[in-house]
Amino acid sequence: MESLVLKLHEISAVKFGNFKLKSGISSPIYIDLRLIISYPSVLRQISQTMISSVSNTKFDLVCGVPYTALPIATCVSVTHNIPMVMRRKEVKDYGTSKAIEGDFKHDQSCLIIEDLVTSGTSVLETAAPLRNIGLKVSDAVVLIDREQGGRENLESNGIKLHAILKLTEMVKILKEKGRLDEEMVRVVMRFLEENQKVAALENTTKLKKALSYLERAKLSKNPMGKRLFEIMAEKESNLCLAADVGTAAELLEIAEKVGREICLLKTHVDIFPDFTPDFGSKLRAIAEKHNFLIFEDRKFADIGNTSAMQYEGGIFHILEWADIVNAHIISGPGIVDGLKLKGLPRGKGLLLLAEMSSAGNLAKGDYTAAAVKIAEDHSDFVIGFISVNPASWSGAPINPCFIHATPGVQVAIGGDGLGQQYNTPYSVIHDRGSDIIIVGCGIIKSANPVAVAREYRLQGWSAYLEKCN
Ligand code: S5P
Repeated sequence: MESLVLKLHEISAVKFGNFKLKSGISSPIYIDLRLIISYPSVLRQISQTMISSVSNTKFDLVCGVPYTALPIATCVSVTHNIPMVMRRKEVKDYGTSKAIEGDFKHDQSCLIIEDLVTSGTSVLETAAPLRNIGLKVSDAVVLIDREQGGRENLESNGIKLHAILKLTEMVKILKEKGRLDEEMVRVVMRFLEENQKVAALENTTKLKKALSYLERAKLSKNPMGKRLFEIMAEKESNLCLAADVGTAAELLEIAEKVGREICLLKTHVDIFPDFTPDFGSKLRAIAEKHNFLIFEDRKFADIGNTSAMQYEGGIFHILEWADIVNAHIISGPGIVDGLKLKGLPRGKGLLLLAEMSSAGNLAKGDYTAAAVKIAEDHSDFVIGFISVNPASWSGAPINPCFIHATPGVQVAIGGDGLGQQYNTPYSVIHDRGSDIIIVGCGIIKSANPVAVAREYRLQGWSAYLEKCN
């Protein structure tokens, strides 16, 4: 252990002085383990030491936390002949590709390998997608534990931390070997002690649970947004059925059957060859009976005036019967003004398409940010977004009054061959930060839509509960 600490110091993977950290604070100690890839013997020694420290632990696979620990995990894998899996860090664009790469069987157990643990968050971020695909994660091995709450945080998430070195032990070894003078040791120890207090506080804030749907209902400035949150809480359902069936008659039939499982029913009314003017009132009666809202997925995209006419007029009279509609923002904020003119006086709500689920779509980055800005400017009418991965949106935290509804959901990830990309209910609600799963084919094409809808509801709801608790 001593030789390893001395080597890390020699290669400047551990430095002492005065460093400005990313957080802005000054630190007398700086650790950069990315450097070890330039020193194969150090990398080999680290991976050897790490794997020896878990010799009494059983696991089938290893997975390094990206990026610094990837070479360590690879080294462990090749020298000990243990298969490796790899977590993709860029969730947003992976689409049909998998969150976890590699070959594995459900129920195999996976050891997480990490270079440095502070609060444990990065280990948990890797554990979540591993668990999500059915792997067991109960152990993580780390080279350095900063002793800032990581062990406790991981333990409360069912992961035992095996740490090779504590930061304070490293400092003691370096002092004993004459690499640090008394004054520097004193400064470093005081800094570590003070930081442990700060970290404990930060962890408490970070671990703050997600707001419940009911708490968020109170924040909503639009009556329909508020109602939707309330229905979700009342029915314990964050399931929206995308009722993409062939006829209006079939839609009414499935709405009646599945109604009690859903908070929202999404229609594409222009699909139906048998649409009649009384469609709206028939669907409304079923919605009232089973307490769900109606969302016509019209995806308005024109200028404000035209969109307003399309909303109210034509043969469908969407404004009459749909509680919620949605719009692209390609034409600019005027579309919201146009739709609001008709919808707001009647207590309706609007969802903006901030992201899309289909491969190669252009709704990302600045476009998504523009949707958020428009929503904030019109929070009396805009109730939320069609989104895919809101947890990854950069910038200021999004106001919790907005609801996120995510399409492209099935129990198995994959696609439909026409560009659609599917994620699981757990991933959508828990990992990607959404609120509502929009499920179409997964339910409608199943042999027993009622039982399957119930299953989706339960999966979506338990992911929400986990997020809150
Ligand atoms: O980006 C989007 C936005 C929407 S609203 N991707 C989507 O798939 N949708 C809609 O969600 C789509 O029009 C369809 O009605 C539903 C997904 O259906 P599924 O059968 O693929 O689950």
